[in-house]
Amino acid sequence: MSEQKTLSIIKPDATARNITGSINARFEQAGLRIIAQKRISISKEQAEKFYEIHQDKAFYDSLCEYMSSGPIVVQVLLGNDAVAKNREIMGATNPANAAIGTIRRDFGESIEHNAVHGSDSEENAATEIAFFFSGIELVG
Ligand code: IDP
Ligand code: MG
Repeated sequence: MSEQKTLSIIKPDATARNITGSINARFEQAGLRIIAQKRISISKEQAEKFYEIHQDKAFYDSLCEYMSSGPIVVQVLLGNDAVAKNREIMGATNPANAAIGTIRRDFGESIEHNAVHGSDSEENAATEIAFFFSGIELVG
């Protein structure tokens, strides 16, 4: 096991329902440390840039509209195998298919409004962290 960083986003459906603290508790209970965090809102153009790997998907336009529709909390999580650990506690993309006890099962509303984003590889985590944070903002 190696210490890793991963990029997490608490999505607009979750900030709207005032459950950011409940979600953060899941990260901390799993041994992940929140070493950077900020509540921001992004434009549709910024969402399109962040999700550009999905630009050919049918859901891309709706996803980018949604991610720019309200506040998000972007955060960097640090811990052993943080990328995989976060994906595990997030659960499957569709909350209806997510394992019992996962964040998306407990807090997600739909396949699009699924409460959280988490990087899917260490390489993508580095790119995604750099998208939102400068090095001086990461305080481990
Ligand atoms: P992930 O967030 O579990 O990694 P991705 O396939 O990378 O899932 O999709 C990015 C985001 O796009 C999802 O978290 C979800 O918000 C949205 N999304 C994925 N698939 C669909 C879909 O079939 N319909 C609507 N939105 C979707
Ligand atoms: Mg993904």
